[in-house]
Order: sequence, then C-alpha cells, then structure tokens
Amino acid sequence: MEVIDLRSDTITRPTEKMRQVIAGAEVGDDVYGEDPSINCLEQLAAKKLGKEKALFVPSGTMANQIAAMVHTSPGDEIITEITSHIFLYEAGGLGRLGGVQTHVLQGERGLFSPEALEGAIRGENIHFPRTTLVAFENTHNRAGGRVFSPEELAPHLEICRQAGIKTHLDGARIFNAAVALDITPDLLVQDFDSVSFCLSKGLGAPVGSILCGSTDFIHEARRVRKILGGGMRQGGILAAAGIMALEEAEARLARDHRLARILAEAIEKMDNFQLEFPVESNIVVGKYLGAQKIGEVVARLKEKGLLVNAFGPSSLRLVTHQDVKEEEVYQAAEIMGSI
Ligand code: TLP
Repeated sequence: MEVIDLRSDTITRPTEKMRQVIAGAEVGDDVYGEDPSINCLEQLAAKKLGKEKALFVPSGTMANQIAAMVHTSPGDEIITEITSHIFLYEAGGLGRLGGVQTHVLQGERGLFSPEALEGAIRGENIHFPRTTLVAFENTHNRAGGRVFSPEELAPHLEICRQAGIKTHLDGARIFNAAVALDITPDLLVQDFDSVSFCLSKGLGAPVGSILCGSTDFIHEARRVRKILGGGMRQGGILAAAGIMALEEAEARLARDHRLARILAEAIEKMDNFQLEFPVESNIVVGKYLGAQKIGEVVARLKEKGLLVNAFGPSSLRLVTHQDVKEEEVYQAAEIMGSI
C-alpha cells in the first residue's frame, strides 16, 4: 500500500538532483570558517533576508535557542505566545539552556494584542526579572500555518523598540509566509533583531536551519552554536542542499499552498471533520467531530494509508509538501471522509 504522509513538511526526502548536488559539494572545516559551501549558503541566506550575516545550524530548535541565549542573560524573562514553538515544543530549552523564564501570553490565533504585550513588559524594580526578548512566529504552526503581514506585527515591534527590548522571529516557514503574501521575505523580517528559518521543511533540504541578524549578533551566535555542539565541520554537504533549496524550492511553495486549499475545501464538505482554522499556507488543521479518541482516529487513518499528526485532544494536522502528489491529496480527503 502506498502511504500518504502528511504528518509534516519535515518528512521530505532529497530529490535525485539534490543528492547529486550533495555528492559534489565542496567542503572544508566550518569551525575554522573554511567550508566554502556553508559560507556561500550563509551569504545567500543573509542577502535573501536582508540581514548583515547568517549562521548555518543543525535545526530550527537550535536556531531559536541560540537566539534566546544571545539576546538574554540568565534570570531574564522572554515574552512569547502560549502556543509558540519556542515555548511548547523545544523541550524546555529556554529554561534549561538559557536560564531564562518564559512569560506566555494568550493569543488570538497565534498573536497577542499590543496592549497585552505592553502590560507584560516588566518595569524597573529590584523584584522583577528583566524583560529582554519577545519571540514571534511566522507562519504560526499551532495557529494552523497562520501568516502575519508586516502591518499586523508592526505595533508589537514598535512597543519593543521603544522599550529597548530585542525581538526574535521564529520564521521556520517564513518563505511560506512570503509566498502567501506575495512579497519578498526581507520585508517580513526587517524590523526583527534576529530571525531563524528552516531549510528542512517546505524548502526540501534534508537537514539544516539558518539564523540571521547583525554582524555582532551572528558573531556571538557562532560562539553559542559551539557551546551547544552545533559546529558541523564539513557540513558543506548539507549546506549544498540548502543552497539548492533556497534557489529553487521557494518557487514551488505556492503549489503546496494550493494543495492545502484543496484539502481544506474537501474537509469543509465532510460530516466527521471541520476546519479549525482558515488555511493560509501549507498547514491544515481538521477538527474531528466523531466519538472516537483522536489517537484512535490517527491509528485508523494509518491503517488506511494516511499518516497525520494529532494536534490536541480533538484535532489533526495535515501538512502539504513537495513529496505529496496532487492526486494523493484527493485520496487523503477520501480516506478522512470514510472513517
Ligand atoms: N516543527 C515540527 C514539530 O516540532 C512540531 C513540525 O513538524 O512542524 N519552529 C517552528 C514554527 C516549527 O514548526 C519547528 C518544527 C521548529 C521551529 C523546529 O525545527 P526543527 O525541527 O528543525 O528543530
């Protein structure tokens, strides 16, 4: 049985062409700054995002954690939305690695109000931790791939700027956001002090993420990457895939979004599921309306050849990506409707 895997866009495998690029990659020791492929990827990434410098790291999680560690000191406080990846899915790294405490704000579909942010920033008082960083996410995974325009985030960023607080954007899927808005990604990140994005999701590379920011920020980030053991020596074989992903894959993301909309339209017609969020990028969240437990639903879909992830007690997440064919999206909808 052919399995349709919509668990995540992280599951994509390198194409034949990408494997050839990997095989032919020029490499050197990146801890000495001598890997030509990594250097080239970092320059390309910084240019695309309009930042001074970039750093190649093994994962999106490491990129976010490094950013937090560079922008803060132990004992500080980070503000983020309650369903953000950095708070929910990074295994407590903010507390464990950075020694910071996290102040989570309840958001409306992934974003808290500017007023809530203003109210959460600590004043100068010997009893309080210092608020030194606010972390945002675009597209927002738990909010169903929600896309934030520059205008939506502008008031928040202005508050941080006035308060002298650094801002980090978890832009794991920032290229999805840019494609959805039909703008270049630099416009989405220009007012953030740092931004991370993943090569290994919709862009289709097997491994790797990028952290971007000012020259000083990346200088420090390189040091923290070393602390975390993320200096990858001849990582150029991975960076070469990343370069190809950045140069070619962006143009393909609109297709992933179109397939997600096909799936969403099918879900809207089902009796046993409904859409939990409007679909804005490549993530679809379906709310299950039947009587079974969500774990059983996931297991039954798997028996029928469809892999999805449970997303809370009664929802499923389905993510479109380069390895899913258009007809498989229709099949996936049929399987969902049939259980
Ligand atoms: N997200 C994964 C899971 O961890 C949930 C997925 O399948 O979507 N930021 C965001 C917004 C993410 O969605 C992810 C991965 C990361 C950071 C972390 O990236 P990696 O997996 O490279 O550490």
